[in-house]
Amino acid sequence: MQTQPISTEVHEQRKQYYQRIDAHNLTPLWEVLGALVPRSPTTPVAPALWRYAEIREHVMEAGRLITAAEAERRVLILENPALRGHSSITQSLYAGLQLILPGEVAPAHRHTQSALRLVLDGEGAYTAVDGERTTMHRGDFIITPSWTWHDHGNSGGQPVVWLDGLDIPTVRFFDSGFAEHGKDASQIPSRPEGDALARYGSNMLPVDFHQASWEPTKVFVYPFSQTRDALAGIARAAADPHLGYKLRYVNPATGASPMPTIGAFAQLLPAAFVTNPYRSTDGTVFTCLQGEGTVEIEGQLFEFTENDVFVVPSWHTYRLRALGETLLFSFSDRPMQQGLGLWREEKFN
Ligand code: GTQ
Repeated sequence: MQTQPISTEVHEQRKQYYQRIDAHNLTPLWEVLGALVPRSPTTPVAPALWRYAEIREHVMEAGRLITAAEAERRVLILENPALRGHSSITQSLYAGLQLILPGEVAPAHRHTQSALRLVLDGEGAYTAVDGERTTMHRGDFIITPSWTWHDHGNSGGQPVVWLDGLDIPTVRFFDSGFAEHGKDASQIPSRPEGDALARYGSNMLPVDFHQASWEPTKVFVYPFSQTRDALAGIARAAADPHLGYKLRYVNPATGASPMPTIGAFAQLLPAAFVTNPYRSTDGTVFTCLQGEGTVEIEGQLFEFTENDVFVVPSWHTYRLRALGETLLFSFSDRPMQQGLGLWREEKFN
C-alpha cells in the first residue's frame, strides 16, 4: 500500500464522507485493507502457560462449590490471556480442565461441537461415547466426535481431572451449534468396553466398513500405552531436528485426523534434545505428559513440567528444549486449515 501525503482539505472531505456512508453501514476498504489481508498472520492470540501445580487447587475447590450434575460439566476454561471473555485458547479452539469426583456423573448430552479429552490426574473415571464406556487412564486420548452422545462418570475413589479440547469457537464462528440432553443421565452400555478399539483400531476393519475422509473415527480411545510404545519404537531411529519423534493420531480407516476439525499429536523428545525453530499457521495447545523442559516462543521463555498446558499462537516461531526425556501431547485446527488449503509451516535451522 502506497501512502501519499494528502492535504488537510482532502483529509477533511474524506472524513465527512466516511461519516455520511457510516449511516448506511458502509466502510471504505482502503482504510482497513492492510489489516484484512496481512502479509503474514497477525494473530491476537498470546503465548501462555498454565502451571498445573498452581491451578490444581482451584480446580479442586470447584468440586466443593458445585456438583458435576449441577454444573453439567464442571470445567475451568483455559482462556487465552489476550482473549478473555471469549472462552477460547486460540481463535478456533477451546480448552478446559474438567473435574469429576468419586461417585459423580456428568450427564449424557450431544452437540455439534467435537471434543477431545486428555487424562491428566487421577484414575477410575470413564467416558461413554455412543453406548460404549472407556475407563480413563492418564495419558489416554479420548474423543467425542460431533453429535455423539457422551457422558462421564467416576466409579473410582479419586478426583479425576482431564484436559478438554473442543472446536467451540469454530462452531460459534459458523453459527452451526446444536445440542440436546439425553433422556437418562448415563447411557446404558450397548457394547462391551474395548469393542470399538478391537473392531476399528487393531489394523483391521469390519469387512463391509467404509468411511469418507471427513467422517470421524469409530475408535474413540487411543490408549496411552499404545502411544508410548509407538514413540519408543520410532525413537530407536534418528530424530527429526524440528519435531523430535512426533506422530499424529489418525482415523485408522482413512488416515485422516480422528475428527475433521481437530488434529492431535504426540511427541517424544529425548533428554537434552532441543528442537530447531519452527512455525506453522495452526495455533497449537500442548500439554506435558512426562518430563519437563522449556519452550521459547518468539523470545518468551516458559518452563513446563507434567500436566502444564501451554499455547503457541499461529505463525509464532518456537523451540522446545527437553530436560529429561519428555512426552508432549498437542492439538490444533490443522486438519481444517489443510482441508481449506490454508495450512503452512516453516522450518528454520
Ligand atoms: O464434556 O461435553 O469442556 O460439552 C465444554 C463443553 C466439556 C463435555 C467442555 C462440553 C464438554
